[in-house]
Amino acid sequence: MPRILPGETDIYALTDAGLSLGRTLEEVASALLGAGVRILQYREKKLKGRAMLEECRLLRRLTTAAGACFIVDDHVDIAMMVHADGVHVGQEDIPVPDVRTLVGPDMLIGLSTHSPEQAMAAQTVGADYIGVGPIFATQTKEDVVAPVGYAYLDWVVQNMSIPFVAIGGIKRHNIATVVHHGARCCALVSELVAAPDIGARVEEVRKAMQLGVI
Ligand code: 3NM
Repeated sequence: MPRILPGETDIYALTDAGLSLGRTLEEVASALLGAGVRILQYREKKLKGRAMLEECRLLRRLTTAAGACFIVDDHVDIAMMVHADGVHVGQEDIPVPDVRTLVGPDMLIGLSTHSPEQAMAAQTVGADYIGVGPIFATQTKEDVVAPVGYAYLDWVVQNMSIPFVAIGGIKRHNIATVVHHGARCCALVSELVAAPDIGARVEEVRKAMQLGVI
């Protein structure tokens, strides 16, 4: 199973039905995976459980075929039912130790963090990786905290030993700088799923990331 590895530049793509220009989830996911994206998170805030389960079954099939890591946002039950590789939770969601009790030792647990205190706590409770953000302002997430900028990212680079994923307002024009600050794995939503040509956009983002490698 592909893992989120410190040291390798990698794109972590998240779905967002509302930003996908009317394309189906299958079209968007196939374009991302076809372009070589190796980590895909299903992030859906509006659908009911049954419809989400169907969509996650689809994404599990597509990611398995592509050899990609599949992570489900928030919904521990659905992540378990479709045998996702991981589940991602936020600060207000079910605490990591309780998620671990449910999912067992093998499923990855990611936790969104926005401060050094939250990062240290995440490591203590056994998160497998942390989200670090929002680096920049973003319209994609509701009730998001103020951008943490590079200060928090720099702190994580210097102080954390578990893998982390930079997120929030990351675009092809700023990703080289994020990578230059030490982020190897970068999560993007609108920049990828709202692109008219998703495959071409992934390629542009990947090239831009390489420019930032120190
Ligand atoms: N989590 P975009 S920011 C899902 O800071 C999410 O934890 C964030 O979307 C965090 O790439 C965010 O379109 C949205 O800015 C990122």
